[in-house]
Amino acid sequence: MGAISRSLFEKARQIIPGGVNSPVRAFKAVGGDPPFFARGLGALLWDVDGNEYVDYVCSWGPLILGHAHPEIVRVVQETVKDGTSFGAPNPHEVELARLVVDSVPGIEKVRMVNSGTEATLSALRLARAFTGRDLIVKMDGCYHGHVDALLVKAGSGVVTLGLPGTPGIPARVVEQTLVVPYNDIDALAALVKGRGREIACVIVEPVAANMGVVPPRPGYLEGLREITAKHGILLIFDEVITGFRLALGGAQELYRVAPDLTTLGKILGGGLPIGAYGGREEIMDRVAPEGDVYQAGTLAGNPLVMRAGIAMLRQLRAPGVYDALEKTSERLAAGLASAAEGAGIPARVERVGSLLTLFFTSRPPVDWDSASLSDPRRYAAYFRRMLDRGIYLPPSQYEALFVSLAHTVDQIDRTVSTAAEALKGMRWGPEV
Ligand code: KE4
Repeated sequence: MGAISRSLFEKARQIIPGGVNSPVRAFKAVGGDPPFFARGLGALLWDVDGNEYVDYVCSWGPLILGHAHPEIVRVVQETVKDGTSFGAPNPHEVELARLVVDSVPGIEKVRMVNSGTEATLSALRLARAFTGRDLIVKMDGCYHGHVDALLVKAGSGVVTLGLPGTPGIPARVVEQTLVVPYNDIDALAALVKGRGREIACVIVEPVAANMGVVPPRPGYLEGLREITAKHGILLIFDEVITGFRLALGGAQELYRVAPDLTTLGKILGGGLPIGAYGGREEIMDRVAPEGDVYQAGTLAGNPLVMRAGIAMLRQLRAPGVYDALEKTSERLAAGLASAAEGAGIPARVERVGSLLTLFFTSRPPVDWDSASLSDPRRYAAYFRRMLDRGIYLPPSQYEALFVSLAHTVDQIDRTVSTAAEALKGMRWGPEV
């Protein structure tokens, strides 16, 4: 940790809660203080003390092209000269909406907002209005932004009433949120058998990426689709992370399962703040002013982020993009797995496309209970040893590692050799 970062962090903590504008950035899960970053280019980041890192956070997913992609920079510079926001219709929001509708199988109409959280909270309200039902179902270990109704922790037992996941959320707000384990279709079936008629929606990350990356079991997503359709429950895929990352059409394209509503964010904004929710026309037409479900936003659809998003999606429509991401991501995953094996440390790599996690457990993570058996202390030690060697990983065992199109084979190979070195020094006792 360099001297300038250290002094900035001291100043920041006096005037910003925890010194950061989003909790995970404070390194609480991995220890030590965070570097302050000055510049990014491609797959690289430089901190204010001049240290260089290969970046696998990529701003938590948006930067699938890498930092400061020339086309994004060009478009933003060009647009800002004509003004950043009008609070009124502009042609770019029509063009980006068209690109979204043409790319994402389950979306016939889409509304832009300013964050993933806004997207999921809007989708929940719409689902409740459309179905006339109040109950929401989410999966334990999935994260959908800091929406009151979704910041719940599961109680003990397979199906539990949501418990407030943080102070400030009244119990009555989360009493209408039911929590079932991810990847457990029987638990959902049992819940729906009893209370199906009260449930407005099931919201799920089609590939869980907020407990580390946990892929859906074969048939799981199809099972969710079948059960919800049968009981008039809306299925919401939260594709804030997976959207435009796993395929141009996200997880719903990759797994060929179309939800009723989809939430988006991150990549869609080309690195600028964005969220979106969309779905079948008959549902989306309930949104004001077409319909009676209110939702609004001062900067929603502003030309600056719209044009950045258009530039982003145009880049991602180029042939071979996802094959290239698959190749470098598989190379990294295989390399990390062999590095852990070579060091004699129990670990497994879970990967879907350019999302992956090295779990410090030998048991395959299939849900929160199994993923949380991973050893966060080992992850913290690994994280710090990699950071000291110029590799910037997600500062938590329960986050995803993001590979971008800017990561070169050399950078991937350097990451693997660094991991082998870092892990070798970490011989520890028996698996926890
Ligand atoms: P935002 O409100 O942060 O734009 O999006 C919320 C959100 C919604 N849905 C999913 C599946 C998400 O992963 C997120 C936010 N992701 C976290 C990282 N796991 C953002 C990083 C942070 O909170 O600082």
